[in-house]
Formats: sequence, C-alpha cells, structure tokens
Amino acid sequence: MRITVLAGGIGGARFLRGLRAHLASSHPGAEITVIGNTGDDIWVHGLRVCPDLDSIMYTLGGGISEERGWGRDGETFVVKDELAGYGVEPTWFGLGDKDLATHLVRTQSLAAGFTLSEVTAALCEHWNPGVLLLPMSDDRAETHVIVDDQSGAVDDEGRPLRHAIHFQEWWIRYRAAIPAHGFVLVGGESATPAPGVLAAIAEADVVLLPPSNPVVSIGTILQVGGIADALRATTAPVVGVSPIVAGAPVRGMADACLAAIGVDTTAGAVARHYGGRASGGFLDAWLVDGRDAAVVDAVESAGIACRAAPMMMTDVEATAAMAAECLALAADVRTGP
Ligand code: FO1
Repeated sequence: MRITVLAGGIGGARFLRGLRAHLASSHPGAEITVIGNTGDDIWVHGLRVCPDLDSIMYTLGGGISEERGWGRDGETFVVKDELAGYGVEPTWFGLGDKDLATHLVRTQSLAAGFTLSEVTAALCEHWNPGVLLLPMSDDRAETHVIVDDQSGAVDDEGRPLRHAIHFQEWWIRYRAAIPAHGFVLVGGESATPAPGVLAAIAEADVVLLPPSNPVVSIGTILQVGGIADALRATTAPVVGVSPIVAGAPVRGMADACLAAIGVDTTAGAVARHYGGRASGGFLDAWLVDGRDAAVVDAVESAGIACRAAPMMMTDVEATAAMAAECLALAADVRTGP
C-alpha cells in the first residue's frame, strides 16, 4: 500500500508518527512518501534551515524536542547566545547547538552542489524516519508575509507602510500577532516539484492531508507548479484531517493565516477552501473532531465525504486511531457510489 502525505512541520510530523504506528500493525510493508513544505526555509547566520523537513525528520527519527515540536531534544542554545553577544541578528531565531549540526551538513552539501532532495535523503540515512521524505521542491520558494512596517512609517495619506518579512520572523519574532495582509511565496512562480513528488501523488493508493496549517504549509505545497493539478488528477482518494477544532487551531496560529486569506476558522470552511472535486478542488473526504460533528452534513453537501471522530493527537495511540479513521474513510470513498 502506497500512501502519500503532504505535510507541514509540527502537526504533520506528529500525524505521521501515528500513521506509521498504525500501518506497522495494519499494513506491514506499506510505504509512506512525505511531500514536505519548504516554504518556511530560511537562511540564518549563513546556514540553510528547513524547519518543516527537520521537524518531520527529528520526530520520526526520535530526536525531536517533544515539548517544542521543533529542534532537538536535550537542546542547548550556547552558540545562539554567543552570536547575540556579538550583536548578530536575527537574535529572535532559536538556533540550537545540536540542531546546528544539521544546518551545517545541509549548507555544506548544498554548497557542494547537491540538491535539497539529495541532502534530505542523506540526512534521513542518519535519522532513518521510516518514510521517504521529499521536499516539495528543490528550488528556493520562501513564504514571506505582508505586514505593516513596525517602525511606524506611514505613506502620504498617513497609512502604515507595508513590507514583506520572512515567515519565520512573523511566526517567531511577532508570534503571528501583527496582522498579515497576505502571503507571498517568493520564488514560487518558478519552483518545480522535486523529483518523485508528482509520481508520489499519481501512484498513491491514498493521499493524506494531515492537520497542518492549511495556508502556509499545505497551501504552500499546493502553490508549487503541478502539485494541485496532480491532486485533482490522481485516482487515489484524497483524505484530509481538519486542523481546526471547535473554531480554533489545535496548535499554532492557523487562524491568523486563514484570516489573512479570508477563510473562516472552522472545520467546514477549510474543507471548502480545499474544495471537493466537483467544484474544481481535490478533496474526497474530510475528518473533523467530534466537537464539529455539526458540520458533517454541510461538508457532505459540498461533495466531500465527511466523518466526525476524535481528532486530538494527544499521543501516538490516539494519532494512530486517527490514521485508521483516515484509511477507513479512504476505503469508503474508493468503493463509494
Ligand atoms: N519556533 C519558535 O516558535 N521559536 C523559535 O525560536 C524557533 C526556532 C526554530 C529553529 C529551527 C527549526 O527547524 C524550527 C524553529 N522553530 C521555532 C519552529 C518553526 O518556526 C516552525 O516550526 C515552522 O516554521 C512553522 O511550522
């Protein structure tokens, strides 16, 4: 059984850990291919950092900081403090000492001419995540956020000037607390899918969308040329898990992202945002938490099969049960009317 998963960082990684656990008992030999978001990637202190790829690699490889969901367990930040001592920016970025090794290996390998796919494969040989982890693209495509200039600069009508900052600055330095007027995937217009990405969608038995951020994680992956079309074209059932429960994101700040693109922060609105196939989208089925059971009929009327079940990834066992629900719903859709 071949399962392809489009994943962001923390939520995607935790979902994958449960999916892997479920498949180990229900479908031994199943293969998971992950298409990881690289829109969060950033150059920091001359190093290339790939937050979502690293969250997936560390989480599945057993090196993740559980309480943060990013970076390494047992991490220290001595180098970060030394850099701050020199007054070197960005001081707001949490560069971990153990995490630094990953960034150094990746940066040296990229400088030697290896692609991000090749570098990711090499890092995964060390971490052994148990999935094939593909970057969405080997090309640079970075999410930047349009915000009001925080220096207070205004235009001649007295309106705040706007400028783009890197997503990481918005997310980490400003905690997504300053309004995002929009997102721009810098480089996205020319970025192409990494090798194997389109095939992984076309040849999948099931495609899963974990409860990652629908705008800056899943949404970013969908902006890479050809990926959204591949989802619309695949015969595999495309099954998603709502990242919104009872009107709020379970984790992270997806509500700030959804507001920026004019999508309501509800389980139903995100399903319609992805869209059913009949309306030009790609979503065949949608899982919502029991607290959102009231949206099931509305989602079904949008041509998307929908089921309510416990959707909180409280531990691997609960997440494995979610994965089982996804695969059961995929089977229903495949054999459905
Ligand atoms: N998130 C934070 O909230 N604060 C940080 O200082 C921080 C540093 C960091 C370093 C490496 C890395 O791979 C991830 C890091 N993250 C940090 C998480 C990251 O910003 C987010 O996980 C994703 O970019 C959004 O999903």
